[in-house]
Amino acid sequence: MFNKILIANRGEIALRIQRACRELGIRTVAVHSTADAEAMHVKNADESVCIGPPPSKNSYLNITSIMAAAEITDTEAIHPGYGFLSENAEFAEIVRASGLTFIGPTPEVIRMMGDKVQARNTMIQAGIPVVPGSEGVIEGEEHALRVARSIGFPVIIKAAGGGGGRGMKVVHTDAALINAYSVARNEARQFFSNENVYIEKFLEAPRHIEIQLIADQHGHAVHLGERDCSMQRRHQKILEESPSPALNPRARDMLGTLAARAAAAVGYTGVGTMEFLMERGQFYFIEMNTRIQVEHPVTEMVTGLDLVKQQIRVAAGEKLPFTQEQVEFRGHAIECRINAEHPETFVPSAGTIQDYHAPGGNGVRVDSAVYAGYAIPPHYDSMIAKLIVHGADRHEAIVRMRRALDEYVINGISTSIPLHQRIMTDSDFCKGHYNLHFLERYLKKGKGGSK
Ligand code: MV4
Repeated sequence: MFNKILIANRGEIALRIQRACRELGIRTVAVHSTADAEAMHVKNADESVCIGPPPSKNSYLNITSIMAAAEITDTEAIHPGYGFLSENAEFAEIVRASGLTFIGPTPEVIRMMGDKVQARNTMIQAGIPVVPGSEGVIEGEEHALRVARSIGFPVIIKAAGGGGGRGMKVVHTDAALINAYSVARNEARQFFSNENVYIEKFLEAPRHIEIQLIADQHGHAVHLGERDCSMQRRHQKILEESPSPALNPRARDMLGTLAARAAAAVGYTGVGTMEFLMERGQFYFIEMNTRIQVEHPVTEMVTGLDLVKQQIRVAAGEKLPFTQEQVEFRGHAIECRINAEHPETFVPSAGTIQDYHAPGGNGVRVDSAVYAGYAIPPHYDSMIAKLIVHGADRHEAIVRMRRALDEYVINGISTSIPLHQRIMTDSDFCKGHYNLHFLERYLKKGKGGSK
């Protein structure tokens, strides 16, 4: 096992990783920008190194500074968290070439999954269902038309170098396709330095369901069930839950087993997530995330496992200490992402937190790095806390979430707590009836009605 890990991240996930390290007897190195000198992840670390000015590109994305911090602190491994450099194959390669361990899959696997066309082809090879679409990169207008006519409109054009919703175009007609194809290529070249695009059938009202995986370096891969991430706005997840109200245990077992088999086949190591769209009972792979995700706690709550500790152990070369058959799913978990933003306009609301009181009690977990008196820097993501609850069933989880949201006191800034309170009492949500488009409609209606 490692003696010392550098955490190349900030906020709640840096704290989350420190907690795992402390339980494993590993010393931690925090890195931080000048804007984060007073941040919790710095206070809670064994050592800390300032790596640059506030903008991420000069600090948390500054590979040279981070490697220098690793060097001077005698670090053995680097944990990238989520966001920032977590899915940067070049960074993973530099870490490996420096004789350190990157806590994640190999640079080769990160690179392959980062190319969404390659990821799609790899999954087809592994027997995973994908959305009907082009066999590879679209080679020209003629090709685009041929694919679209054969699968039928509407179709969606996606950038091979994109992902997470960036660089996508939905088209309904031949004429729109020709135009969107050239615009998509130009944008892809600009944003991802890769003009390759591919085409899929556009699914109109799917749910977003993802499978959590963990694999060791000895060929063992297991799945830890699914998370339903359909409650989103503009590709930002608002809340996540497990199990999905739309999945039965048999479907979970089938999809999970298929995903774990595919992960083992591609030599996947570490934690990872396969994202699927679900429509009319069918599942379609869209992307794989090669990092620990924001919403990992809901899986921890229903499986009783510590995903970050297991992630570090497999990175150190240990075998997975459990088999698929030993993984048990208990009860229901929901996570609400608490953002520093206006609950109706979603405009970020930086500022200083005056009073802070986190909820507690049975089945309640808060992952956060803020405190009373903390000034939220304007340079980073607006998520300031994750409130996660566990209950014996979905109803108990919802009631517990309402209770915990009511207990939560955060004064001095606006937060998304009121939005979550509305969702938790919405009759459609309570019945489990929602898909990717729930929030846009809900917010348009001004809601309060349709109870
Ligand atoms: C789609 C889709 C419908 N049909 N692909 C957006 C994020 C990226 N991971 C893929 N995305 C979508 N791909 C087909 N063929 C709808 C979306 C989509 C979406 C997916 C996941 C989570 C939120 C979303 C919000 C809008 C659209």
